[in-house]
Amino acid sequence: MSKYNFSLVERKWQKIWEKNKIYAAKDFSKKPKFYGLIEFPYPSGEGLHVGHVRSNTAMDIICRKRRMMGYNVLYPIGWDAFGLPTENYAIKTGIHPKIVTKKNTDTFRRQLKSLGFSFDWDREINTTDPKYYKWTQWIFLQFYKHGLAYKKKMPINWCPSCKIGLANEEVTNGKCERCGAEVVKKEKNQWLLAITKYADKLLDGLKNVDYLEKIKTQQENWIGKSEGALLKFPIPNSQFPIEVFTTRPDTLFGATYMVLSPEHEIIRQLANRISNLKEVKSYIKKSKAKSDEERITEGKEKTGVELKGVKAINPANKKEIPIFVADYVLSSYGTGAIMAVPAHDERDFAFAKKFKLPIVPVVANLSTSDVANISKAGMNESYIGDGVLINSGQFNGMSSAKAKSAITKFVSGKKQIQYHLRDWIFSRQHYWGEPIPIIFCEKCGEVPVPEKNLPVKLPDVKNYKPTDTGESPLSAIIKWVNVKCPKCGSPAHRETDTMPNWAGSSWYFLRYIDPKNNKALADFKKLKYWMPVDWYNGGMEHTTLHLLYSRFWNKFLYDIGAVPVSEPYQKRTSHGLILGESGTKMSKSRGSAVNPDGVVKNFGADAFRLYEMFIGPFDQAINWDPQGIGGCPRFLGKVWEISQNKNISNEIENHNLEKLLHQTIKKVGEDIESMNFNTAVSALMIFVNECYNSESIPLKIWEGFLRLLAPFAPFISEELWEKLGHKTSIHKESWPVYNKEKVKEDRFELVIQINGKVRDKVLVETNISQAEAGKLALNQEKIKIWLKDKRVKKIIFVPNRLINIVVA
Ligand code: ANZ
Ligand code: ZN
Repeated sequence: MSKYNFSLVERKWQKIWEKNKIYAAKDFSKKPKFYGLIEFPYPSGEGLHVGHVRSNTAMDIICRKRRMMGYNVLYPIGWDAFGLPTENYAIKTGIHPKIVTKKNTDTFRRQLKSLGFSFDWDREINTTDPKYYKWTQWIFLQFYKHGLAYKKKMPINWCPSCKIGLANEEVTNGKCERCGAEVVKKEKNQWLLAITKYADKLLDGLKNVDYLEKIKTQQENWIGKSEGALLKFPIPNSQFPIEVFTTRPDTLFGATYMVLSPEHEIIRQLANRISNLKEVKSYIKKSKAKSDEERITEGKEKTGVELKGVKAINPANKKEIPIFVADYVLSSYGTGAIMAVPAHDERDFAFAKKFKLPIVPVVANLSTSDVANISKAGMNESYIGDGVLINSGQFNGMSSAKAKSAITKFVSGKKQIQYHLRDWIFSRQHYWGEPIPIIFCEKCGEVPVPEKNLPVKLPDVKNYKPTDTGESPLSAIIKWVNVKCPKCGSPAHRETDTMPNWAGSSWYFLRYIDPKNNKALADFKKLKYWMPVDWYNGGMEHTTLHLLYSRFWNKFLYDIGAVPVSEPYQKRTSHGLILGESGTKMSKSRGSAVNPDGVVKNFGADAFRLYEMFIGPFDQAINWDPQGIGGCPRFLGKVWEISQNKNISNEIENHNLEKLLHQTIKKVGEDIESMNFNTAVSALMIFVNECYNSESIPLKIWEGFLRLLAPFAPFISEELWEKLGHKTSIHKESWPVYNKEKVKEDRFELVIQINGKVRDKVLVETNISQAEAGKLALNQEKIKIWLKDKRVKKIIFVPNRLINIVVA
């Protein structure tokens, strides 16, 4: 018997599959289509990560199963190759990012191929290819032409170390997500994409897609739709009232002071009336150094300064109330000013306690009964719920729900819907990104690059270091920057900011459908055939970034008629991360990274794939255990040995194996659909052990098993399929179907209880009668001991479950 030589077999089939293009997707096939998608990798210098292997294998298994089920499957791959690590590496080593990218993608491609993923390699794309980013730029121009891309002076999150502006999402705890440096605020003219205009569409669309519940919830919270009102508070002797956004207009009578964000304009307008202006200004200066995160952190000691010399009027009760500036109010939300209702808002409550401001309850909590109590005893905490109005003049006794619109109307306020979602800062001051296709003309101002002149290619230069002024490195390349205005021919210059690396990934799933098209981002008929993506698996960390961005782009493209469906992804699932042995993130620098090449070399791709599926529940983070992998090659060794040594033929019948096969078909099939890959693999293992213990195996049954194994371990199953004499690939075979009759268990574990306590279990025939079960139970040695000297009063029997002996 020959031992299984996985390297030989894996290399052999990799070549054959590639030559025969057995995983090619066919445009417009008559078969039903299935578009399976994984997040295309960023080709880092570190090479493939074992985490990539986990998610790619999972979708590979699904796609292989779909092919066997008769679908025309598209499972594409490409490179999300713009980005900072490559640029930083290039700056450090002096090697051009283009060359770095080429080297890295070559490594990734080789590694992915070695793992036997059934990608359609003819559709490979690369976001840094000018033929690709021509269309990224084209989409930008469409945004621009529809008023959804605009330039604005913005306080941006600035990383002094990366010298780059960051989106809010790229700042974690006030630190740069990439390098960990403290982020500061900086005013800069930035391009923005008006994603907020799509807030409602992005929310509504979630109703019609099959996303994991936690993904939907995260997106909903991120968009953060709030329904409330805009109310005006007059300032005596001033023409400018303070306008606030509130979700609780019903609490207006309890507004005992107001708070402005430090950035609020009114402070400047009132400056000459503020008697403590110096103190106010110094407070504003201090708060500017803080990130939004820091400012709103719960439980944080509240700070603020009263604007002395000015007051506002509460429009409901006409009382004069003080105005504060405090950094717990953000300039970027609502109107940047609030009415403070300490009795019913936690932050206002903490602030009022500290500054000894009046706390007037105006909503009584009905479930804690005593209304009078709160008003006389004072409050220990704010009550944030709904209830019935008190201390509110003619509105007393009204429910807070009703009072919301009644009070809004009473003070001539207006209903307002507010979103937490912000427009997307789309400028980066970097070299290695898509140039933004806009030209600034001395006469015409902003001029979009004519579509026929796309792509605006990145200039080939030696120096791509960021400038110290915060301008993009492109701004130093005078020959590239200076151009003639496409409209009037006057001297003009190019936009030198580039796009963020979220740009290319916002539409890549469309390009796979028609990767070589140079007339459109993709042919509309092909899009119509393939879209939407049927199943998209990716990381939870992308839920409020890439996943939201790409839904936005697709919806916009749908609205301008460039794509046929408004939701790009029908189904979205997510995987758990693979961590290092110690449970922390794998990192090359800390020496905790596992090299996939080594695993393939030592154990083979099939065993690697199986292990990654077996290692634990797919949706949970898991620690890499180098000891654990050994079981998988042993399992495949057994499969090989059975194929070689057992008597496998058509002449044989084996009722037990046949039954187990049908059960395994059912189990594996269902587990793949629910992404319970670990239990699918263990079902395959149980089946193999059963075969190992059988003298001989019916051919049809062994073939059925190999077809089940094929999506998980494509190499060995292909080799054994060929050895059985088949001339065509196992991956073109059909997925086995189970027989309903044959999956029925014919035995089950009968639970035996005495007075309701479990005392024993026995394996019995399905549908055993009460009489038989009773006889059997009373005859068990353990039970006899329990029943000694006792009298059986009653026997309760639950068919196919348990028998309970009641004794006195
Ligand atoms: C008065 C009030 C009374 C409020 C009350 C709440 C409870 P969401 O749900 O997140 O939309 N707010 C408004 N603008 C703000 C800003 N720029 N910075 C900080 N806080 C701001 O929250 C809306 C509520 O947050 C608003 O309703 C306002 O406080 C506060 F019993 O107004 B509320
Ligand atoms: Zn011009």
